[in-house]
Amino acid sequence: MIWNNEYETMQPDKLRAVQSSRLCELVARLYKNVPFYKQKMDSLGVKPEHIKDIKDIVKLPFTTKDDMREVYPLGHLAAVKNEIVEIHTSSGTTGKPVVDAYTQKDIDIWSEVMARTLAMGDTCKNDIVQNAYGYGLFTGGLGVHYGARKIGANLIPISGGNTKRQLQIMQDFGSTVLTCTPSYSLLLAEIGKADGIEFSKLPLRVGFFGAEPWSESMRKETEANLQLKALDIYGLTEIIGPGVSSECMHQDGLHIFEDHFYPEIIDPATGKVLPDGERGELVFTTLTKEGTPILRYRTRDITYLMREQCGCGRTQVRMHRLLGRTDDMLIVRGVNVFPSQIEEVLLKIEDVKPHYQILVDRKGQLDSIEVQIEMTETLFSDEIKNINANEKRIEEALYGTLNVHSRVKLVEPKSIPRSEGKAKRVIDKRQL
Ligand code: DLL
Repeated sequence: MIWNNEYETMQPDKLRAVQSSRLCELVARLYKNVPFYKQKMDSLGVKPEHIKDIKDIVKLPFTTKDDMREVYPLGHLAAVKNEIVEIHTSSGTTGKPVVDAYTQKDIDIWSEVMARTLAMGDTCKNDIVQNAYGYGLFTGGLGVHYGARKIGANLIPISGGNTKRQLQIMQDFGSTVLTCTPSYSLLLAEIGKADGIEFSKLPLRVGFFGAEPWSESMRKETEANLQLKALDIYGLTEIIGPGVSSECMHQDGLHIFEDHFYPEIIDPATGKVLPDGERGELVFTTLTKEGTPILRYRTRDITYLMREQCGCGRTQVRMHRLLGRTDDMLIVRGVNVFPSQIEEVLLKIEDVKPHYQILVDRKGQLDSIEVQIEMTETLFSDEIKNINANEKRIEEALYGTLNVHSRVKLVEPKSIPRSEGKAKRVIDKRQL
């Protein structure tokens, strides 16, 4: 089901015209109202009158996470303070949090793009949406909330955590739609299975999973465990929260709501814009936001754009599921390694379940990787030599893809911490 036929199936020429006029209006407003953006544009010698078409976007300055931290908390505010009706922030685990301040119009846009997202999985008034993303400053909970309310579905705002209660509510109310992080969906399946729940007998039909990296193999695992169709949803606090892009039932890339969020892919080293199909860093400009709009934000997320028509009929450009981040790439003996590659390899090996952690350390100038994987019953063995043989087998499989050696350590069942929100897959001892 397409929520907004007018925009989601708009012909490219018409969409470019909409984007162009929205960009011109945005740049004029930012130049006038936000000294932070005026200074950035002045330093490049760009004036609002130089921006006449969406193609002129390349003349504008990039915004980085460091910029966002510099203006913390509200140095990037483009609206009058009393027009702000809600704020959200990122978790700030790696420094000062970034702030998104919403006007009522921003909340309306957020509701719209989240309604589009949920409609990608045919969510309608008859659905019961169990929203297990965390409510609070994190954007996941309230983003889904606004979208489900706009659709008029029956919303269960249960938030994250309390797994037994989640499973009880799921059975008692017959939830048809589940929204949570992919790692939490695994925990729900694991505990549910141990409690004897037969997911095939429940009405669960579709899940919207995102906010953290996950692989195609993990999707298959989740779909088999929970007996639903698992869709990938993407977003970030700086842009609006969830509702930036989402997969449809064809599960072939995430449709970007590009009438609101204009995407570019750049070479992270040079800043040069790359053609469609080439992988690089994803950059977004918020074309319609009022509170805290952002120009050419460098997300650090790596993907590529897909412009071929999708079978669902939507015309807006798609992004491939994320391939990694510019800042999670490990350089091991000169070879670039992404944690997402490791997960993809592990989950293709029979008997390996998605409970693993990657430990990164540095000896001298070189990074080393140890992958700790929980043993399943089949891998579990009292014989040390069997464990060693299994570790070797997995090390070889990893080497085949990564082209660099990593150490594998099989650890006891249930010893890797489970996650109710974003999982911590990589422990980087280099920064400790
Ligand atoms: O995670 C917003 C969100 C909430 C998205 C619920 C989807 C569902 P932040 O906490 O600001 O916002 O984190 C944003 O998370 O730059 C990506 O690196 C990562 N991320 C988000 N969605 C995906 C995804 C929310 N589908 C950062 N796949 C982004 C991989 C994702 N990584």
